[in-house]
Amino acid sequence: MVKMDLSGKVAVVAGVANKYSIAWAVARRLHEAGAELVLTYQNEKLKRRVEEIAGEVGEPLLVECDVTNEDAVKNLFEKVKSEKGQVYTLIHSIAFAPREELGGSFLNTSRHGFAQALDISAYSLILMSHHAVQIMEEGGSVLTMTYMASERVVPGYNVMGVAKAALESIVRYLAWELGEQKGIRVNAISAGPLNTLAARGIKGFSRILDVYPQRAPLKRNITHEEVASAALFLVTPLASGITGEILFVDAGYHIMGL
Ligand code: 0WD
Repeated sequence: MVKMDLSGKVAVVAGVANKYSIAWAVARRLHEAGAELVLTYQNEKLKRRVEEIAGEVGEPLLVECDVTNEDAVKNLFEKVKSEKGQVYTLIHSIAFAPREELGGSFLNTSRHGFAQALDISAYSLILMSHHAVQIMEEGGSVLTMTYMASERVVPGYNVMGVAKAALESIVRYLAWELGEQKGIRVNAISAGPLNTLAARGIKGFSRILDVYPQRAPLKRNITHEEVASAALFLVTPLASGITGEILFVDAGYHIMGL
């Protein structure tokens, strides 16, 4: 029987900012399933926060990696190769847009804000995958986090909706190329709203949290753990036939018309 057992498998999890990060919930679930973790953090400022909680998931390798720095990404996977050999899964849980772009008029989106949001939230998946797959073992997969504002208008989400649309397209192109070349699967989870650092930067986020329990079929918001469980499923052989997929973990919200 195919099991959700990741014993001896190396998982690189990018995007832990604090204990509320989706990446942290995923890291804990992968650890429970036996995975050996590599956690990346954006900068020195976040290092201490990640170090404080890292003990809860064994003895993960901690590596600084700002995805706007190409050398940092290359060095990350060189380090993973020298210390761990191979990688089984890459979890990409990173997004950023300047605060002034996340609210107000979409017409005021700046060229700089657009470039930064697309670079950090979408291009970084290509860059990280480029290096990861060179040391990815058979059965490996890549997983990223997206949001429904990629295809519907969520006021305030603005340029980040455009970045998520790009990210989802990247998932499909990577799935096509890596599936054909190396049998690697690439998927995304489209999560419902969760109270995290990144989410709090979006103007009107508390309204989004209020709307889901009213409209979603399950009449509630989702939990970090539900996203983590879906992530575990997607990276194990239980999901061996699934690639290029955007899996909604949103209490069913996205199916509703009214
Ligand atoms: O409701 C939510 N929270 C949802 C989040 C619903 C659906 C999707 N998502 C997505 C986000 O868009 C993101 O892609 O999940 C992913 C993880 O976001 P999160 O867990 O909600 O937020 P957070 O804990 O803030 O993690 C995102 C982190 C950054 O945090 P801050 O808030 O410090 O910018 O992405 C990292 C950083 O740690 N990050 C970077 N990492 C490396 N290099 C960079 C960078 N340049 N910029 C941001």
